[in-house]
Amino acid sequence: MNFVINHLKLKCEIKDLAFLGGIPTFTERLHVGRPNIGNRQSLLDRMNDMLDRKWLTNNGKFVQEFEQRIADYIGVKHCIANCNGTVALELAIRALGLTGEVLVPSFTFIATAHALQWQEITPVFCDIDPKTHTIDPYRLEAMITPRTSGIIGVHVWGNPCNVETLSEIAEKHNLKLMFDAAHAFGCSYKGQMIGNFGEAEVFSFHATKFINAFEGGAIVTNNDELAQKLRLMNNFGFAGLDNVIYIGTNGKMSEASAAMGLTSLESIEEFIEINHRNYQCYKQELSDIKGISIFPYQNGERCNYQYIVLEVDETIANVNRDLLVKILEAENVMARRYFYPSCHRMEPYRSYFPHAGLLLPETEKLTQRVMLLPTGTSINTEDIAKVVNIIRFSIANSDSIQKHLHQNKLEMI
Ligand code: T4K
Repeated sequence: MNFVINHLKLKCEIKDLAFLGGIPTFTERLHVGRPNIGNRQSLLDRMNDMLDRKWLTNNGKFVQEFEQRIADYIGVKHCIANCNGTVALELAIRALGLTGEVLVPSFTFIATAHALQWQEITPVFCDIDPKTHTIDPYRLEAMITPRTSGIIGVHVWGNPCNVETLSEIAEKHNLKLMFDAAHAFGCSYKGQMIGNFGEAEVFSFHATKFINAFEGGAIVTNNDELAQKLRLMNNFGFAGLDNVIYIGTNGKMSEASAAMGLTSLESIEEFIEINHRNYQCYKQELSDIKGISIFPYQNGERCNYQYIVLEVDETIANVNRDLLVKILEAENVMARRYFYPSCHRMEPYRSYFPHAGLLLPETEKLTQRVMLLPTGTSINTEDIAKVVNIIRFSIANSDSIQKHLHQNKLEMI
């Protein structure tokens, strides 16, 4: 792909930066996680159908269809749709019988850790591989104790964990292995779709995910027994009318969510294509900027490209990540610092394990450098060029910006 973009000279002097009083580049905010809507008429038709049929939840037609489509898409035997990814994680953890301690990365959304702690299981935070941003299996083995019952790998940004090594370690130590695949729908590992690994994998279909069901999640597994248990647990343990045979909760997806999910799925190839185009465009635009790197997705694997992840090396860029985020925000580019702070620095974990950071040097480093930029169907290549221009201009003029901040006694971020 080659993008010929006219580089508008948007900023000439540092005072043109909105951060220092200039006019913002964008009149409306560009958000990370702006939902893809898909075909509005399809959604409205489904909503009308649902209202006409007066079947709004409890394993309705749309939920069944959604589950089937997800299972077919990734080639997995069972899909259990849920009200959100967090409840899906909680259910999978419980159905697998995890107890005591579970090894997880700290570099993840807080839901991964909370889904364990909520059930009084201790998340033990393991460091990441700085190249892949996923849990480092070579550090993980040393952290296994007699209380360890499982491992939860997180396919951060849709980039698969080192599934093979994690599986070997899990097998060797008789641990349950599952994956938080909240970011990884439509991605593959060694040619096989994510969703087929470990005992179970969990997707999120939250509004901010490239495939969304307003709020939604799903657990996928090839294990018949586990699937049966999960179906019971997802619906109060009901095995039929008036017949509860197991402890359960209400984790069900509603028909309205499934209608959105199905509509979203209809456009999946288009969404991936747009995300890929945006990714390539960012990559090309950023290539001449020193101190900024874009996360390299693996060649030859399927990928949804739903996150544009940058790392800022302050020693080269002479601007740190936080200052860049402030500059971008003032221009109405709402860059995000996922996952900052990482889990071990949030409550209750930072009180429970005040020294956890000592064992997490790569996580600590990455959380200071990482920044996400907007993508998806709400942004075009011209917008991307403008976003990158702000970054390029800020880095090119970093000395003057720092001097200005210093002279005006504005706090350095
Ligand atoms: N595991 C991992 C690895 C996860 O990343 C997540 C969720 C989960 C588990 C749990 O899955 P769920 O239970 O959520 O299904 C957002 C999302 O709420 C969360 O789903 C997601 N990860 C996380 C990475 O991002 P926040 O706290 O950043 O949300 P918020 O409200 O700041 O919104 C993010 C951005 O999206 C904003 O810039 C505005 C924009 N936005 C948001 C919504 C809801 C819109 O433009 N429209 C919208 O409707 O967590």
